[in-house]
Formats: sequence, C-alpha cells, structure tokens
Amino acid sequence: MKVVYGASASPFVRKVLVALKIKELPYEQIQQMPFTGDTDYMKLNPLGKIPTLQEGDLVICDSTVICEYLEDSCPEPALYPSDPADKARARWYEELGGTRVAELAAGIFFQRFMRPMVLKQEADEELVEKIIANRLPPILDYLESQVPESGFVFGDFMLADLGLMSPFVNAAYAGYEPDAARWPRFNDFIRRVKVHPVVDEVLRAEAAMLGLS
Ligand SMILES: N[C@@H](CCC(=O)N[C@@H](CS)C(=O)NCC(=O)O)C(=O)O
Repeated sequence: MKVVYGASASPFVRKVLVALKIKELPYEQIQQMPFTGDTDYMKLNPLGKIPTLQEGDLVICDSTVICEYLEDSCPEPALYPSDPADKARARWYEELGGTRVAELAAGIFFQRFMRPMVLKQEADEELVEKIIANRLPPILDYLESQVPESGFVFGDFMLADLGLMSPFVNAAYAGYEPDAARWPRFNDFIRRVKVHPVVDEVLRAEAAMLGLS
C-alpha cells in the first residue's frame, strides 16, 4: 500500500493526491504537518517537507519526484503529455507552480493560515500586501498569457494544469482571489480546474478537513 505523508491543504500534497486518484491507485494518507520539526518524520524526509511517499521499503520525497515515479510505474492515464516539447512545457509549468507561484500565492495562505495556526505567530500583513500589489501581478500577467480560453493547456487535464492554479486554491482559503477583470482568462481557468471531478473530490475532502465546508 502506498502511504502519503502530508497535510491535505498543501499544494504539493494536493498534487500527489490528484495524481494517485487519476491513476486510481489505492493509498493511505497520514496528515503530517509541515514546520513541526518532527524527528521521526525527518528520518523519512530529511528536509522535513511534505509530501513523502512510502511504499514498502521505498521512500520518495518531493511531489515532482513522486509524481514522476507514479507515471513511470503506472503510465495510464497519463499525468504528462507525451510529445517532448509539450512535456518540457508541462514540466516548466509544474516547476513554476511549485516555486514562484507557490511562494507568492500559497505564501498568502502561509501568512494568514499557517503562521497563526501552526507557528503561533502573527501574519505579516505588510508582506501580504506587497505580494498582492507588486509581486503577483507580473506572474499573473504571464499566467494569463499561457492558459487557454477553454479546456486545459494540453487538451486533456494534466498535472501542469493543477500546478499552475493550485497555489491560488490556498490563496482563496486566505481570502485572496486574482482580480477577474484584470486576469479573466486565468480566473476562468482556475474555475475549470477546480471542477474537474478528481480535483473537486480532493478539494472537497481538504475543505472538510480545514473546517471550510
Ligand atoms: N519541492 C517540494 C516542496 C514541498 C514543500 O515546500 N512543502 C511545504 C508545505 S506546502 C513544506 O513542507 N514546508 C516545510 C518546510 O519548508 O520546512 C515538493 O514539491 O514536494
């Protein structure tokens, strides 16, 4: 049995859960919180980050590495496009979504949710304002230029679609949504990905976990 360590609302954990569900692979989830300094967990993942996947003796850290393992070991349904150029683009979107987009959009969630609830610190609202006013808009301009007017980036739903919008699910939990008048295409794209049946199922479960439903 595959065991996923990681709290549901993390965009990185969400990615692995969506991948497992798309491939209909059974798993068990342990709601491991980040930033706890849990020494037992650090034995599995020396970075202390979530998610980690354990399957028997195999332990895999990092959501991208985990999803590539799932794809390699169970190729259908595919999480990545097969054309090499599309695959490179998909990897770039996953990278972008997991780095700068996560730092900014999920950073709002970190400040307003994780800091008070987990770290028992106040949110840095000055930083949140800077993210919203200065740092996110150029990234949102780029995202607006990359997503299609309808459907998903590569036709069928792929992990890249989730990667680009997932940090904004967290931002929405923390009260921020991109201005629909300024970034209409990306806003519609977020809505389309959210209602994909597998994403919807994962989001409903995590909203219940967070007490938001
Ligand atoms: N590149 C990693 C990033 C994982 C990550 O940063 N997870 C956050 C939670 S959303 C975390 O565990 N942070 C704790 C820390 O940085 O110590 C992945 O894709 O799995």
